[in-house]
Amino acid sequence: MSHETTRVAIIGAGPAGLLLSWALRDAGISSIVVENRSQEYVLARIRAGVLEQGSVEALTHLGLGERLATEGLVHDGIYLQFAGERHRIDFTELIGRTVTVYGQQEVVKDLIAAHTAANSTIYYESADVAVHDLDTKNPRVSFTHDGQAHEISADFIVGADGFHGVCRASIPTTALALYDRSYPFAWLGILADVAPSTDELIYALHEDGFAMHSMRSHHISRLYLQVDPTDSIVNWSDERIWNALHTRLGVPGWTLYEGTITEKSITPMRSFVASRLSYGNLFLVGDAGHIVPPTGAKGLNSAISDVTLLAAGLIAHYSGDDAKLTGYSELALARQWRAQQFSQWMTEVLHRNSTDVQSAEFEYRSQLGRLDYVTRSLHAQRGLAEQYTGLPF
Ligand code: RFL
Ligand code: PHB
Repeated sequence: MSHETTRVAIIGAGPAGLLLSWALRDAGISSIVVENRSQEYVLARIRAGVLEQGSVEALTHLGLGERLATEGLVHDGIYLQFAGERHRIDFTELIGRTVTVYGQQEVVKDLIAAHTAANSTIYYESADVAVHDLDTKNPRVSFTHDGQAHEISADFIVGADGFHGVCRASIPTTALALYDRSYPFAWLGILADVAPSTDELIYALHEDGFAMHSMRSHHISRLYLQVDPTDSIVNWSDERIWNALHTRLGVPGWTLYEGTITEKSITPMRSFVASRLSYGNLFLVGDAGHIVPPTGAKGLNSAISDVTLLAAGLIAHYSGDDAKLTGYSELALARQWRAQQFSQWMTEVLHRNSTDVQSAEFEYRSQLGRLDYVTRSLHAQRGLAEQYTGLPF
């Protein structure tokens, strides 16, 4: 059995775990990261694409902004499309803020490069990861790595292990409530080798369902279609995907350019919040504590915001002040519920809910009314802009 001691043991090498470990390192606080997948798998996982201004600032502040500054695409707004018309919401003009399109994969790549250069301890491909003695002063993590049993003793354990991780599941059920809802639709997402057909993201409500045009670079497009959650990707040939995208995103005088599809998958949509993000000396960050449907682009940004708050709490703790660490769960959850309601609003206003035909017709027309109101009211647009680019509080 190999035994190690560190200040903070972090479970999960997704963006939340890697960023927390980096922020602690920057402050001279030791940590060890334990991940059950391989580094190649973690690097290849395609997910979020939009960074709020505050997320860009947080990454830049920690010395992770170099490639982000040169390769990130700064967007001043988005397009909302409904009833066959495209409307622009200009964040910069409305509230003086922007978002940056930079794939989560790129954020993870930058973090892994930084950790590799700093010789950080990250155990990839760890099996049987378990956390122990969370409500004592000496919590522990056990796992198997390269066939050898490992144990880490730490002051704190941080669950950055995503929605399906072990940390949240280790909190006694009597001490934890879970608030969640699922949606009767999913997203089919593709990556395509083609220059984006738009300068900014298009979110479209069409009679056939939601569609979105996003991007990863000047040469790679990322597009999404609302599909049934029980649908299978084998039912979606490339031709069927492009046809649906043309139908749902098309407006007169605009061309959607097709390219080779290099990745396609279906993701279910879920809203979920745990009632607490701390238990004894365990803290939860990112998807381990909460999930949003991707429509508001809040998942990765919430993870970065959690990490910023928790890192500040841990740093203050080691300087003798526990107030921030004690207040972490409450503060992060309050912020999370603001992100939840926005993600729920964006999701509900842009997707067709066709489970009950009669109310679906009413709902669709009501959705058009809500979107029409947004495009006519500067107050509503400012609200959307403020929430999409990241609440400054
Ligand atoms: P992650 O990325 O899931 O990382 C958790 C890590 O923990 C590991 N793990 C374990 N390790 C050890 N032991 C165990 N037992 C473990 N169990 C799990 C996993 O292998 C993994 O490496 O969580 P994290 O770090 O909290 O990051 C959260 C984000 O990944 C997520 O919120 C976003 O991707 C959500 N999201 C979006 N967020 C945005 O802010 N903007 C967007 O534009 C956006 N678009 C999206 C999205 C998510 C999507 N999908 C696929 C769910 C678009 C999509 C399609
Ligand atoms: C993406 O580019 O993957 C993306 C962008 C905006 C969203 C969700 C996903 O709301």
